Amino acid sequence: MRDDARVDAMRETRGTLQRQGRFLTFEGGEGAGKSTQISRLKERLNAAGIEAVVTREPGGSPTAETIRELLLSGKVKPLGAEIEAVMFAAARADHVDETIRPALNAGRWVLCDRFADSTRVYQGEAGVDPAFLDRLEAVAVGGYRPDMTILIDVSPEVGLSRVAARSSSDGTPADPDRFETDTKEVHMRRRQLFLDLAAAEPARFVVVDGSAAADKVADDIWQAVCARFPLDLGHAGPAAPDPARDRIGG
Ligand code: Z5A
Repeated sequence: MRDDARVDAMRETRGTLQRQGRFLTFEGGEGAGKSTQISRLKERLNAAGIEAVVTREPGGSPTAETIRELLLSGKVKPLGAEIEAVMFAAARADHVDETIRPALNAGRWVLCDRFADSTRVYQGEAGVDPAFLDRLEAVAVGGYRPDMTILIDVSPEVGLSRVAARSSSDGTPADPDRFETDTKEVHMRRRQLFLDLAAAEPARFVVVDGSAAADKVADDIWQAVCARFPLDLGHAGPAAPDPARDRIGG
């Protein structure tokens, strides 16, 4: 079978059938606040009567979590950025099959911490050919492209200082992972690449200033989500109560 025909066949298998839930991805540099905001949004969606599944990349399914350990340990790095891209795509294919597609087809929303845009930025910045990344994405993702991508934009200084503060305050190992050891220039180029992707696809992306206080970022995201999906959330509206904030009396 020709390469093109093989990719088309795999894309067909991964397919777009039955999809009912909404697929939201969160992107940004390290320490941007993606995990924090995913959990805030999940609480607001639940309060609006919408069931949401939280997942992450690399990972999100047992096989993909095994691949995550390899990738973040740095053991794959000596094989080169192309092979890392292949492994991120392999993890993504399993994640789509095992977690994302079943949730969407069951009508749940999926909130995913990083997805294919991270490959474009991280492995793209490392020099992997964009056409090669396109083909990997087609195979791994099929029709399961995000309905909305929330780019939480912070400077590398802010993001990395948060990661360092988290490590020292919660006792997590201070050893940086494979990607946190990159130079400041690399982090800055990645930030710009994320912004470029957002500018190229304004219908999918919303860019949120992640340097603001977490409550303000959560409000901005909620407003953007309500504006993007008025039929799903019209009854809840942007001013829906935030259970997390109510609990702490804020
Ligand atoms: N990677 C890749 O190369 N190619 C790919 O295709 C994919 C990934 C999918 C995965 O790392 C790595 O894999 C990643 C890219 C690469 N590079 N790195 N490093 P990960 O999953 O381990 O880590 P991460 O995705 O970068 O997440 P993170 O560092 O945990 O950051 P975050 O989720 O965006 O932030 P957070 O955990 O919500 O917040 C960080 C801290 O800041 C925490 O203590 C919060 O309480 C605090 N925080 C959050 N928001 C605020 C605000 N607004 N103000 C003040 N403090 C805040």
